[in-house]
Amino acid sequence: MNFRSCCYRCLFALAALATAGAAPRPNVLVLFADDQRADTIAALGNPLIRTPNLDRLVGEGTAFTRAYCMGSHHGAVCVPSRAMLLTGRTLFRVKDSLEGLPTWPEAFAKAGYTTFLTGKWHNQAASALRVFQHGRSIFLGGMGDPYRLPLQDITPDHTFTKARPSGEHSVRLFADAASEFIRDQPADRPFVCYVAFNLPHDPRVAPESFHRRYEAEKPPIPANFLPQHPFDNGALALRDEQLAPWPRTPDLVRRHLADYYASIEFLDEQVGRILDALRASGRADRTLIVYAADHGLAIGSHGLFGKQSLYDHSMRAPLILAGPGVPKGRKSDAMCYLLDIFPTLGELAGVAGPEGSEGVSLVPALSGRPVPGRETIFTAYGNSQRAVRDDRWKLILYPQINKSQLFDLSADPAETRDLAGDRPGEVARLTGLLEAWQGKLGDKQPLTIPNPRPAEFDFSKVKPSDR
Ligand SMILES: [Ca+2]
Repeated sequence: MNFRSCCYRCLFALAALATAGAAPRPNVLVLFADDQRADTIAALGNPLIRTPNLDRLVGEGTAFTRAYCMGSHHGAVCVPSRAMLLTGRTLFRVKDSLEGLPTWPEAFAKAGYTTFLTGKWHNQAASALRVFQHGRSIFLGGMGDPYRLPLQDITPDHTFTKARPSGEHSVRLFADAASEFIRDQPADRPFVCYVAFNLPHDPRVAPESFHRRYEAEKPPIPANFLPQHPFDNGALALRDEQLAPWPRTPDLVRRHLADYYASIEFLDEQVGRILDALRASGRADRTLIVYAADHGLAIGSHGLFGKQSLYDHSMRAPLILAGPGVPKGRKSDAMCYLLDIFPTLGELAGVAGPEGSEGVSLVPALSGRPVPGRETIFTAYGNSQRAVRDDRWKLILYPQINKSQLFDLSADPAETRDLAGDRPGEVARLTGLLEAWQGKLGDKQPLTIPNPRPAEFDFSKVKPSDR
């Protein structure tokens, strides 16, 4: 934000306080899904899924169609994704815990906001108590039966206490908690309400009626379906890949997709309940709303099931922004990271970021202007995958097997035709871009190694479930 607009905001804030006593700054509602692919919202081009509440939000705001998670150090991609979101830091400058890292919710609290957490917390319990002032129905674990999750509330003296078991689906409880928080907030104080759902993450359990809706007509297999991944990407023996046996079959993938879509439709219903509560509170026109997910998921694409790859299905996520200052009914193809969300909210709300935040504000993109530093997108997974994309091309390198893939995303968005052998010039150019990102981010991973391991993966070595 420039100096003049900052001064203008401050003056406006003071004037508003002095005259009307109304909240001078917009409220912030962050709705954050878990493992939701970018291509699972009806209004954004998927005719097979029903997401009426997200569709309405798309109509009321701007949808970013090229929003990415920057990647992960390990298989639990959720963890660094959330650490990046909350700190605005890039991948190599976050840890699994937020200990010692200043966060955006704390910056909003310093600016006079009341901050509230409900839902999945994946960055260690002590950090949650530091990052948020208030909280209800918080899940501090990884995953489990959503009807029996041990949930915690934050007490007035700022410790955790076990929430009373209710037998309700956890996502419904998160929506209840968020709705009640919004309802109870005084009009003269702005809030940040952060809702981290644990869907559509497996076990992908929604109320039975939602599963029935996709049973008769299961979604088709994706365009990039494969029975197994064609080479060892360094993440094939992980838990997420063992959710289904190899070779993957079309029938099995369609069954998993049906559960996935059912979970998303149920999640959409709960999002609708929160948005209804916001509208009923009379504060909808003064509230910035974000809907996003921590990353995507393969669920049959490229023979994979998890999110431990750099294909678009796994690193791209939905991102919808709505509220004061955000154009309605627009789509933006500006490239960005999820770690840019809070810097954007910070600019729109006039809140300065915490120390160490590296994300950039997407406010220029709202009026179609370029976002500095986002001409290309870099992604990383462990020591086994690195990728970079520009407007048209995407290069993925696999350093442990010295392999590269090149995709023309404009002609082949499903990443099915590897052109690395045909286009050495593009591979060299993109490798240069990738190295520049590595230098900027502090990523020390060599892009080739002297003694690569064999590229073939022995699928008989792992014992997947037969779910
Ligand atoms: Ca996740």
